[in-house]
Amino acid sequence: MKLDEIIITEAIIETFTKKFRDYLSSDVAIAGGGPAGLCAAYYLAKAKKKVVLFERKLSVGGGMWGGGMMFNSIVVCSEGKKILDEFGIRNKEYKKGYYVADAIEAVTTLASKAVKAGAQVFNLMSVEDVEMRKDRVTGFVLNWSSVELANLHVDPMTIRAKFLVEATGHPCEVAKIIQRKLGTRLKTRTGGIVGEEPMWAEVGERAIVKNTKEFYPGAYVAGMAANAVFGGPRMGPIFGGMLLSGKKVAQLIAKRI
Ligand code: 48F
Repeated sequence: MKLDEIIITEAIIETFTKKFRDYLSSDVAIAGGGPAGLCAAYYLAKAKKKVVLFERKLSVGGGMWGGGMMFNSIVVCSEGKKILDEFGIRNKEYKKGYYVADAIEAVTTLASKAVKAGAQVFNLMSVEDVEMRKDRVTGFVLNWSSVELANLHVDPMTIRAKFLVEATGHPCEVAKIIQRKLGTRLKTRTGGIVGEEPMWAEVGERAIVKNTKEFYPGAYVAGMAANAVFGGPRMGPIFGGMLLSGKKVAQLIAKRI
């Protein structure tokens, strides 16, 4: 069979442009493709919501690939195990209440199920700002991660959604942008980002689900960013809280659309 490089190029440009154009307006836009963002994308797509996720890096998966200290196994508690089972991610009980799964199977399955359920993922794009209308955030301002990394002066572009999800992990970048630009008006006890506390797995796992909620009109927080924004300990390589948080944010938002 004859192959023409120009047709290959056209195929990529045309399909990508159509895909991006289709998601200029969505029900939900998620910043960050770690376990929390991927899980949220999956449950929102399953609930028939139009959902798009933007990930800065080449690959989604965030901090899940590396398990604990690059030992690529992850641990979840009994509640987290239910979500692993829903996704079909194999896991074994190590000791009562501690379930272990392979980090690579976990990431690849979360990503595959989210995409096949209908979530659209754009990698290599970074959220650098938010769009605002009156007292509500209404969209993400995006740029290519390569532009950001090279520190080039190139203006970004905007997408719009009914709800935004901050799932950027420990740095809670979207919340920081909102705080910096809009002052201390977040729905936290201080009005600003409360901050992440030192390691305490048991308390952190509980807190992350409680802290998964709207932190500014139009913007919800999920995953490790929830404990950073509302205050709560980190929990290290135990990932059930991330999955439960992703599911909870999807349920909260789905009810409002
Ligand atoms: O860090 P990450 O995995 O966050 P998570 O889903 O899970 C946290 C755990 O991995 C781990 C933990 C477990 O106890 O504490 O840390 O809450 O995934 C966040 C993703 O967001 C991307 C980043 O590259 C990563 O893949 N990200 C961060 N900032 C931006 C972003 C941004 N401004 N725009 C787009 N993507």
